[in-house]
Amino acid sequence: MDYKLEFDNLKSKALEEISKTDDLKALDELKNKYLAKKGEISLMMNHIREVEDKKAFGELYNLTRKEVESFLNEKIKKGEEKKLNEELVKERIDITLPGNNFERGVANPFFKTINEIEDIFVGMGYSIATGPEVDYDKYVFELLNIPHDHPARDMQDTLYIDNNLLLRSHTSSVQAHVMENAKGKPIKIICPGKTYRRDDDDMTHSHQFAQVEGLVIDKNINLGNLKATLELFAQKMFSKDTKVRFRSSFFPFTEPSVEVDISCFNCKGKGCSICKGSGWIEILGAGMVHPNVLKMSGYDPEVYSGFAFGIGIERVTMLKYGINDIRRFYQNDLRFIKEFKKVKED
Ligand code: FA5
Repeated sequence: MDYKLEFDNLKSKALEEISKTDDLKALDELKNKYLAKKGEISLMMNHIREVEDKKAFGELYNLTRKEVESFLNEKIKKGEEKKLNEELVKERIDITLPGNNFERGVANPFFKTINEIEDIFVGMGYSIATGPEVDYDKYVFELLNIPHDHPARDMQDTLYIDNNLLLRSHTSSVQAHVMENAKGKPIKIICPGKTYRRDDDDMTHSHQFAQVEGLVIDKNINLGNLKATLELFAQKMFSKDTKVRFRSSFFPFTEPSVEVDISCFNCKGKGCSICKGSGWIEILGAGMVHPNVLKMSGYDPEVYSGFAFGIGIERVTMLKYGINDIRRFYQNDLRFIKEFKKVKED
């Protein structure tokens, strides 16, 4: 066999076929046809047995293979570049087109109030606690000195999942959880969160609303500390000259218990439509932690004392921003939120 002629023909045929196409798939097929294990050039190796000058045959085999291979690779490279350029042209993005216009949102006043209350109390050294919204009777009532059949349960009727599990009617339930976990150590927390009651909705009542609970337990805590704390809170929240008034009240878990009023920030105590002429506005319930509550959670009331308070978040927000109906918080009406674009962001 004239293997030189054979290699020459094979090379010319391969180079010609390769030169005729730019298509990547076709080039890949040609690679298989000539250079794969069973390719035409590779199969030429079978003839080495038939020739005498095996070295010269081998050199020619390698040379032919190398030439075809490098020509093919060159074409593949060009083919890939061509394909990429075509894709780039096809997928070109016109960056001069105007983008989608996103409307700038506005902070919901409800969350603004929560953030503000948190800032004020964190500034006084409080930590923020959380607790479950669906909770056991034990935490919502029993550990707060409200046993089964106690008439005080009527003040906070709520929605029950079963006999023992219910939607919390106040954030005071978090007091019981925090005391249980603190295992007799001092406590200084606030807990903002949702609460639920079987209340009929009207301008100032909603079946879902939110409170911020506060709880301080340590040695030598007294009613004066509670008053000073709430006064500072009210002055930071409303205005520097805000005064705080305690009226005696009743909560089973505090003794003494108080309702807390602030002097009307609108009329400064003279009497106006916001304070209904009285000069004072009620914002929260509070008191000194009842000795029974301390005892039930493992604190010795002879050694430890504490105060607690529960602030209605919507009510504070309504006062601060002049919102006249609590139901507006829960109606999902965007026009309500948009009103607050006019209130200057702090
Ligand atoms: C309580 O819930 C007590 N747990 C507060 C407390 C905590 C007292 C710690 C002592 C110690 P009261 O039921 O008054 O108290 O509710 C507290 C505040 O929640 C009210 O002043 C009011 O602002 C708000 N609130 C109560 N019910 C509703 C309602 N249905 N809708 C909107 N806000 C409400």
